[in-house]
Amino acid sequence: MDAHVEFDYLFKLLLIGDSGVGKSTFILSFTSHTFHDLSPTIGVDFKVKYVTLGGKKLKLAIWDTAGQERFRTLTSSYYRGAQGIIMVYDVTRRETFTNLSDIWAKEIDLHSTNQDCIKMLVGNKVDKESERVVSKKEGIEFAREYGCLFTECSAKTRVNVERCFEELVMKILETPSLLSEGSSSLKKNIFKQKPQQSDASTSGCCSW
Ligand SMILES: Nc1nc2c(ncn2[C@@H]2O[C@H](COP(=O)(O)OP(=O)(O)O)[C@@H](O)[C@H]2O)c(=O)[nH]1
Ligand SMILES: [Mg+2]
Repeated sequence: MDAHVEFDYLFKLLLIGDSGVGKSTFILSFTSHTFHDLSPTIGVDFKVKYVTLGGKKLKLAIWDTAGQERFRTLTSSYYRGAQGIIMVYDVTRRETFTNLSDIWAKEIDLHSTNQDCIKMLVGNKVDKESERVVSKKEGIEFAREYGCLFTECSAKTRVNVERCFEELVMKILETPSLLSEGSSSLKKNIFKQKPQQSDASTSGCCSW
């Protein structure tokens, strides 16, 4: 499906969290349905996926860091206009969990431009259950405290990956302020900001 396809809304979703938690893999497992073992320096920048949910045709632009998160230097343009933010940690590395509250949640508060932006906490790599150090209960408590959605998943086995995006998007669709005229201006801005690339759009035309 090409870039001219009709859609009702364009949503900007982005992923944050420490380096190595699986953000890029998570995006690819959602947009291309395969597991990529990525070099840590390679990010996907931005992927597009079309879905139909809640009776609406949606164009999802899913932003990834290009590895700058290692230096904690994501700029505010990365956050600007996002309707959904996915905060990812690795259930086998505790510091990736504590850094979400110590660092990343503060970054969101600082830079996020949509006050009602929906946040989702994601504990990734549950396929490595024997190495788990962060319990599901801790994730639930964090999510309750920060007022965000929560899920645990594996970008490798794809467990819960689609459900995560589906829940996030459904919640955005239920939030009128995220659907208002801002979306049409976003529609222009988002592609102005786009890093130059031709392979950004995943060709898949998928609905759940
Ligand atoms: N076992 C397992 N490995 C994963 C999972 N997700 C990502 N990885 C691996 O973790 C490493 C870092 O992933 P990457 O997507 O580059 O993390 P990013 O720095 O957050 O973008 C890579 O070697 C991935 O193959 C997962 O769910 N399970
Ligand atoms: Mg990455």
